[in-house]
Amino acid sequence: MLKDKVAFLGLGCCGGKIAKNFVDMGYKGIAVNGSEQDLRALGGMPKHHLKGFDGFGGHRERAIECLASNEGFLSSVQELQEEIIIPIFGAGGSTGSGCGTVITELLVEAGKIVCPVIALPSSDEAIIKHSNAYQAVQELQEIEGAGTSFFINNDKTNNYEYTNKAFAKMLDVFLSNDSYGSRNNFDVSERMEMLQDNGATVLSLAKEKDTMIEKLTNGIFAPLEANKICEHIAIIHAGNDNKDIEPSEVIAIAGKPSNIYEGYNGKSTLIAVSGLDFPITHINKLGNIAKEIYEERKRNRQQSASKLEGLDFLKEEKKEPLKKKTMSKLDLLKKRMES
Ligand SMILES: Nc1nc2c(ncn2[C@@H]2O[C@H](COP(=O)(O)OP(=O)(O)OP(=O)(O)O)[C@@H](O)[C@H]2O)c(=O)[nH]1
Ligand SMILES: [Mg+2]
Repeated sequence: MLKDKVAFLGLGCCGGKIAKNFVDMGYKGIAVNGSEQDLRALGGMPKHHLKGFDGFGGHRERAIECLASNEGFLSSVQELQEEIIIPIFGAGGSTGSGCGTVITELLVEAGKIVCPVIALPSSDEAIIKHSNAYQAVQELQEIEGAGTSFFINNDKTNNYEYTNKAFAKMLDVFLSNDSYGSRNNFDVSERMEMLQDNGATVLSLAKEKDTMIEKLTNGIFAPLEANKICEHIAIIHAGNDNKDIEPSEVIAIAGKPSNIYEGYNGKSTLIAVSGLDFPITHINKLGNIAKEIYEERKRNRQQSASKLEGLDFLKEEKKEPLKKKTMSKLDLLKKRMES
């Protein structure tokens, strides 16, 4: 069973909460956090406490220092037996967002199929959430050989519990549905193929055609890019024929894939589209919000500094957001651990 080949890594507060949904459904999973309070709130599930880091206070760059001083955690990640690892994190936070990209790179190097789940901040969250998310996605894009990513869009609703459950339900059907039909089946190797598609995947699970399409284009995932680039489309039809939806109707939205996989007799219709471009337009929007607020804060500070001439305690913003990195985080971690 594909379910037995998968392990979830819930990083930080958001990651832990989403991973718990999968553990409750019988998947292997662990929550990782420096905050004992966050871990305690998750109740009974496997946990790893990152020692010496009770939250990173918005500074995702602290992940290197944290991982270097929590070697036991790094080795347990490297010793994971499962073939498919799903790291989950809130991109706007710092513990999960900082550790998520480094762990992804590490596991890809170890030969795993790594499929990150990234919860993107909503537009009305604070500037640091947007710049953290932007940097996290920028780092993810540079990881060669990463599997497919799932971008959850928190702009859709601030009801996290709803989003987390909806996501867990859809991914569970994708990974575990074992319905079969005489026409064809969506088999394990086809699912693995899709998990290995670099880029983004969106899922939709519904009974009515309009809802299926609405969930695909305007559901809990970041909006699709307009370029209609995708690699695979899978449909597990609700009945034993294509009455619920035709592949051509999904192609009209997502573009022409290299292959289409179909299965039958699911409880609802599941649609998965993989190998999509990263939702760059949406993430750029978040980056621009951060930039605008940064500029506004800078202007306000300048005005304020002219009124308070001579006083030097007004701190400048520490760093420009959205700068391109030069060295991979994993390289930095390795360098640090050697010294
Ligand atoms: N979809 C979803 N998003 C969440 C949830 N909880 C938090 N988020 C998002 O994740 C971001 C905050 O990340 P956290 O997981 O709280 O941060 P952290 O990894 O614990 O890092 P620290 O900053 O060190 O506490 C927010 O910007 C939200 O957008 C959740 O349960 N579901
Ligand atoms: Mg936290």
